Amino acid sequence: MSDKQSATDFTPAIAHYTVYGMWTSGNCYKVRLALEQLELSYAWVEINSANGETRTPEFLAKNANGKVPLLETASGQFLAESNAILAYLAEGSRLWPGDHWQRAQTLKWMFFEQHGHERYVAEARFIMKYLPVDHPRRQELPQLRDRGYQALGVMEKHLQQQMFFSGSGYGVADISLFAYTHCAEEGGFDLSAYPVLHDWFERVRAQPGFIALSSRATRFQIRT
Ligand SMILES: N[C@@H](CCC(=O)N[C@@H](CS)C(=O)NCC(=O)O)C(=O)O
Repeated sequence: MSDKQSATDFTPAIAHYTVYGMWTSGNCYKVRLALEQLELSYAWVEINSANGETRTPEFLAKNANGKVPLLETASGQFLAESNAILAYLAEGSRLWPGDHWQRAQTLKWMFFEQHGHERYVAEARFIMKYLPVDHPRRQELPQLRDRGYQALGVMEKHLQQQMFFSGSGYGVADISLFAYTHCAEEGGFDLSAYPVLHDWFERVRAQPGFIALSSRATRFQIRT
């Protein structure tokens, strides 16, 4: 799907959820991947923030923070923040640990993703992928990469001891961290010094229902 396709290109037969999102955004990919792996049907509303679609009164009434992803439930409730959406969708499923301590570990990594990872690794990708080569924000790249490499180092160290980030098995903390780590090279990060991270990428890709960031989701039907 190109970024330019309209908001209602995809219509599932019965949608449990509606996701307002941007197809190439890692934060929105987290939600798509979880929905696919949980086999939940959803309608996808593509939002174009460059056209101001996250700042319209209609959108701000749904999410006052003016950001995607935004999940709408069947009863018309709205939930923002990718990791909160992951936790909501995964509760009671195999992607959310039953054990108290493992749940705390999962949350720890999801907070780390937002506070110590996404703001560097995803921002560098955004600047490299979407802003012109002479954009002043390019000056931020050295610092973003410095902090981003620190985050990647923390992940690599964890994975030398553990297979996943969501307690003892695969779960939403893995989805959260996979979203921007696997495409970090688009932000100029060299991942060749992180062999264990690559092994984890492969373990994530081997999970049932996995879809790639660039792939068309299987739970959609294209409306003609
Ligand atoms: N912490 C939020 C970050 C959301 C966010 O930054 N969304 C971006 C896309 S990745 C967005 O909506 N950008 C458009 C805008 O700010 O208008 C989350 O995890 O959902």
